[in-house]
Amino acid sequence: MKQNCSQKFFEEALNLFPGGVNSPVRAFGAVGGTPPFIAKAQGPKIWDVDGNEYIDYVGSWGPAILGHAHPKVVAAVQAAAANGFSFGAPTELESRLALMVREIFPSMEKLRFVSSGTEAAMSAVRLARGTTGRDKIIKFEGGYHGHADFLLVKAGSGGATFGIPSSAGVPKDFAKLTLTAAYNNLDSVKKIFDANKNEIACVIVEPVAGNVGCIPPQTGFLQGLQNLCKANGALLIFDEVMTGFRVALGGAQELYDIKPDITCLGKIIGGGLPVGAYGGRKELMDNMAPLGKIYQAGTLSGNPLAMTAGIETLKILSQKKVYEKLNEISARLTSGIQEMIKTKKIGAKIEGVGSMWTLFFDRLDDFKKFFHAALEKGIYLPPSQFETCFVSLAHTNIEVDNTLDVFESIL
Ligand code: KE4
Repeated sequence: MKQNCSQKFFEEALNLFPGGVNSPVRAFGAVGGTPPFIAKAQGPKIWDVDGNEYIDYVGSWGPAILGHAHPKVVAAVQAAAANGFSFGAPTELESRLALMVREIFPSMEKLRFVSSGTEAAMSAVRLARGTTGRDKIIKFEGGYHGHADFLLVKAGSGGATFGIPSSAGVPKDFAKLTLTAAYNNLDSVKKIFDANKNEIACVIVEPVAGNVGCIPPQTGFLQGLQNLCKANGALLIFDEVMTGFRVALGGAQELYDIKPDITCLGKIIGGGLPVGAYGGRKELMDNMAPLGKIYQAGTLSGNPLAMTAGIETLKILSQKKVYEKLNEISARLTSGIQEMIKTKKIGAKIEGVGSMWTLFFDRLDDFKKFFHAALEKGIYLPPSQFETCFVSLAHTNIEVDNTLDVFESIL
């Protein structure tokens, strides 16, 4: 695989950005080698600056559920751009998108748009703390909710990838208010509640863990969390930044029929442009400024371009049979991989929910070899064992069969 241009650009980037990237997981730190610099993307494919073509299973880490550069979304954003990019004033577009989100996530009676999943999760926790008057929170080891100080405690994603789950630069006093439990282990949560009576503001959870690789919730886990929160006067926050509009149109709360107190959204909601959101019952959200005393703000929150991309994306996702089709093509891939692991007796297992999945190798080194062998043959996977792969609506049987052929040849 030619990489002259990517190497040249990477050398330049290394002098400009720490690790040559604007987000650590892109640096190939866990797998080594030069990250391909992407020139363009279309549907299920991406091309790097050396002209190498890949079938993409990163999908911008989730947002590209329609496939890249969907013509309807591109046209709508182009038209919106001609009217200006951002006004810092209310627009009707924000209400259009909010009405769609509320229709899809009825638990979000009121919401607020922000520009990233980090902002959504950070604001949701502040809302929980401000509403309950309590300071302590519970998160899960390996849970990743963006890079707000108090959430970078035993975090997944890049935290797990680079072995810095608890980041430097986070004051001990912040971190000590973040208590961590074990995912899928209700006992570990109950123990923390019992040891911190009436002091826990919220539990924040990825309802399907996606930042330690993909790990589904065990039966009863989410319901058990909700029961523990109710019994202890704490709020349940579903961080659906990854699962929202992914595992079902209405996310994990639709799939598992659990209504959290607060929901965080990101990624798909903006169709690839920067949008996050958090929301919940009206009486909860009305505690946010300017109505209430809990402050949160953002220059580019609800900007018209991002709103337009979100509206067009959700319009397409709301069509009939979209998730049936997405889950069907995903199942064709994941069951094909499952079959391969079994017949070839590979030291690996695949976990997934619908179109999000991870192939876990018994040995990290085997993952690294697999990653590069796949990349070499035009399959673009997340460069970390602790991340999740995503299938899009643009992936067809052709891409799935090509992918399975490549995996057959390298596993
Ligand atoms: P952003 O601030 O990156 O938009 O969202 C943070 C976030 C919050 N909650 C969940 C469940 C998330 O998965 C994320 C971000 N996910 C990572 C990938 N696992 C983003 C990729 C990156 O950090 O570059």
